[in-house]
Amino acid sequence: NAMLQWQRTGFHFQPQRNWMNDPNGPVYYKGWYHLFYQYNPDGAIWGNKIAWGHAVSRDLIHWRHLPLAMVPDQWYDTNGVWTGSATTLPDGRLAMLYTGSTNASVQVQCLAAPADDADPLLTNWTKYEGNPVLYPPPGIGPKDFRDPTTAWFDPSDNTWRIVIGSKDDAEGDHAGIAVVYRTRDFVHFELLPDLLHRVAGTGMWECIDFYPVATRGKASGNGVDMSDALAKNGVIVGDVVHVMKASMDDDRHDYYALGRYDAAANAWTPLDAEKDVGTGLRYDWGKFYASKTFYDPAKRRRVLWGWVGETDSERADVSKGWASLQGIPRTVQLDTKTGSNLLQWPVEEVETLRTNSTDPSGITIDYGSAFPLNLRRATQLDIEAEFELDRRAVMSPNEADVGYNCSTSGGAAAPGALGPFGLLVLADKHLHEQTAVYFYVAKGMDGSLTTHFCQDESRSSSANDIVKRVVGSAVPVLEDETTLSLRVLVDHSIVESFAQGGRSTATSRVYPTKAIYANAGVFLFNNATAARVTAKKLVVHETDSSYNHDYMVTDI
Ligand code: DQQ
Repeated sequence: NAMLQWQRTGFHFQPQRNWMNDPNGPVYYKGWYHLFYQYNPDGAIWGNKIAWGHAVSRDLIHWRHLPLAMVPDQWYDTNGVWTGSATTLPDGRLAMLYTGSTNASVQVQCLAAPADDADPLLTNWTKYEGNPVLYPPPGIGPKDFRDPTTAWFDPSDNTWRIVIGSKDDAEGDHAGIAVVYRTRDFVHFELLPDLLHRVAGTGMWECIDFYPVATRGKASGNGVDMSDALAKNGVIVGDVVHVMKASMDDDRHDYYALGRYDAAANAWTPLDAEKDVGTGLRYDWGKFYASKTFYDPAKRRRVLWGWVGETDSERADVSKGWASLQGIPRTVQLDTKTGSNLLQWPVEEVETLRTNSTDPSGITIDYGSAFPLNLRRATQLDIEAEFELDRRAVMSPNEADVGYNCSTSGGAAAPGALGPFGLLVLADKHLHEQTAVYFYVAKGMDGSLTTHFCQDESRSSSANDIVKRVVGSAVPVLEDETTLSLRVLVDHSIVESFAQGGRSTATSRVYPTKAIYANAGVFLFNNATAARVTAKKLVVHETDSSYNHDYMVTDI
């Protein structure tokens, strides 16, 4: 359906056609970034013949599609080659562990390796002849045992460790759990007696990720390889905390928490018990699931991939012939200023796509106004903005909306004292269609401020077979920070936003019918009744396509 092809993206990863879900086995190998992904070769919806799609890139932005890496062709994965992770061994070779859904729909773990280690494109994969290497252990449901992590090496006993997610209702508390195995050869596995972690009430944990982030010094800007964080005696080396992330099957969000890993005790404990896995922080407040990080040795950073599904109807997906994107790969590091959250930021390579830039920095707008920016094309953008609220308004003694909540307080159109204000993207000139990315500052009696970062999809399209929500959360703003910042990536049918340097993020899929092609625009808006807002910085970069669907393996 050609009518719907404008929804395809210019610089977000997507296959040429059909259904995609989780990112799988991301890894850097002999000069190439590899991305594998859950893929249905038979159509634009998820199915029982999921295979591994495969693409390669030099820069995480320009992708070349390769043939399917693995298909369901064995009894142990005939119902799907499901999610898995890559481990780089000390000699440089790769071990790939994935979940197979067997002919009886039992979830088992399987091993695969490149057919030719010398091929930097890793085109062909060989499944181990002794697969499966792991069955669900006693007490774990045959359909609740999936998504092995990247392995790390523990020098205290010279074994590799992996984590697998599951659920445990033995105590009737609907807990999500992280189980750990050790292995020397990726073929024989031993279950460790204690759980790495368990959180009541959170249900099945899919796609667990577990990795260190540096807390101090120069290294805090760099990523840390999991194996590098452990010394011979099983003690953590260097100043790191460990991130545990799980994808909650119950509510389809990716939750993370910061904590201490005790390798000898096989235990991970959250720094803040109130902000445990599934009860506190999310990677992204919009559409973002089944994510996975990898350590990039070329740029010494940790990079996060996440699946961004569709929020239109299945019928629409079938008619357009494809479904799902991957979010822009994001670097992940600890926010050393707050110490209590991560910072996520688009990999720097995205900036190489910037072309025309418009810089209307310095505009001040009054209550109730929307100011249109003069852009040539506004369907592919990379926007940098920094806002400042009128000091007097902020200092005034009035309490304002302490109970504010992005999802329930009326969205971008509902005026308050100190918000909402921000940007309207993919907006037509009458503002019938618009996606709002904004801040809302709430103030307590004691003068304390809480800043909310929200994204309002409710007017994003006049079509009605679409899930439209207002998403977001409170975002930390420190005393000495006088501006509120936004980075917004706009790419036809996705709006991916990063607030306050990446402390909070929100991703939306949007399906405008009028705000497309040359009719799409950007506005600055202010619906705060008590404050003028100045965009101290506002730079809008038009962004080139990475033509990800035009590259074929023959170009290499
Ligand atoms: N997707 C895979 C599973 C995983 C789920 C199947 C998460 O391995 O648990 O396509 O989206």
